[in-house]
Amino acid sequence: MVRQGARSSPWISSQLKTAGIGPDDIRTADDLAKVPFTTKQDLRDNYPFGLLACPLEDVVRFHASSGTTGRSTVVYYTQEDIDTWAGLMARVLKTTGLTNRDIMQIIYTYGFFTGGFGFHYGAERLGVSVIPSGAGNTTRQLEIMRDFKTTSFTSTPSYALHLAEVARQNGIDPRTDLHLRQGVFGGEPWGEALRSQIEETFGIDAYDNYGLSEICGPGVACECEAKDGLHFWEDYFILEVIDPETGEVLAEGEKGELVFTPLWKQAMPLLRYRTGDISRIIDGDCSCSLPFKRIERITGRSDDMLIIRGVNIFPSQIEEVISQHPAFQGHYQLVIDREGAMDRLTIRMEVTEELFSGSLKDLLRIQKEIGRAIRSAFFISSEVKLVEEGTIPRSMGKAQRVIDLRGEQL
Ligand code: DLL
Repeated sequence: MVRQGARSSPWISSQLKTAGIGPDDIRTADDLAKVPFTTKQDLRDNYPFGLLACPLEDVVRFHASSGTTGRSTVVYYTQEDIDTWAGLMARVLKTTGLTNRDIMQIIYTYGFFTGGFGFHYGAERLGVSVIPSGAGNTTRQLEIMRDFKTTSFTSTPSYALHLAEVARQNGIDPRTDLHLRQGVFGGEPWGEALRSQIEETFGIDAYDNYGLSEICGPGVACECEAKDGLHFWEDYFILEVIDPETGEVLAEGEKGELVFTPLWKQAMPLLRYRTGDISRIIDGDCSCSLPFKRIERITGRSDDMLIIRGVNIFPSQIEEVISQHPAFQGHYQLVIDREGAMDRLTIRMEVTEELFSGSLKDLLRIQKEIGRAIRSAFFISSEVKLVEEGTIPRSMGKAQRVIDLRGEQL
């Protein structure tokens, strides 16, 4: 694969040249350590076609990331790439227990984002009946679920919560009025508290799945019925876990940044792609029969880490703490700004209508309790603001959990 990449991809051949090695120096997976990493910045710098490794005539699809900062990153697929991806996604869906008797509503955007098409092709490959409803129009989504007797749906976990909320507002009880039995969620980090909330509200099993456009899209790793880590497809890529600071490859089981080398890609082969995502390989076998190793659920991205008053915190760690409180509903936002020279963390958290319009004393007590929990977990003080249901913007895709205003205040 390295040899083919060196021949067909100007990017890979220059990457090897920089390292002073040729394709024949890479003979085992361990030899990969000689190759420099590929990063998101490399994709941006080579926007749009700089990583193309085949004639444009052979490309049948483009996807791209929205590029909130800087240029977007573009990925390309040949027909064979699309077929392989569909196979990997079919594997994901089968692993989460879907069969050709299921009706799956795909509530991801069909567009440059890989979510919609990834699930679509994978589900069709498995023989699942697909409802390509796409993102948005939440009331209509619920009607479709009811009318088509949808048994499964896929969306970002934050959108699933929004769906539950709109169901409630429309007098629909998802447990009794719908026919859902499972759901597959991903595209953004989500913790166990959110999982329980989704499972309880909809009366379903909620499975995590992970992926990224640069590797294929969704289809890289997913949970099985044990929900104890995400199996990743070792026969389709090599996974290394590195220290994000030094780039050093860590021993199996240690926590660090995931680095993937896909083994099949034609239009856009990549060597050692740094995902920025933090996890670790889980030791030992799973209670299911799958032969594939597992990674822990992604706890955050190395570039997501917040440094607040000198303390390193991932947003997911804050979620873990606030989600323990019984008033937690799943919708929250972290705002970080400066008060003078000091960082200030404000946690905006939605509470139910009932609580919000209830006694002020209760609200103050809850704010205090959450503030205390944050202080004892991270040794920093924070301001907790309980807000009314619907205050925090809902997104059809990935939720924006963190608003860091410190850069603007410099
Ligand atoms: O989000 C692909 C995807 C779509 C995966 C739908 C699952 C479901 P990108 O837009 O390129 O691709 O974003 C990839 O999202 O590097 C992670 O930081 C984050 N991410 C994706 N899945 C998970 C997950 C799609 N299950 C980036 N848990 C990745 C935590 C996730 N983070």
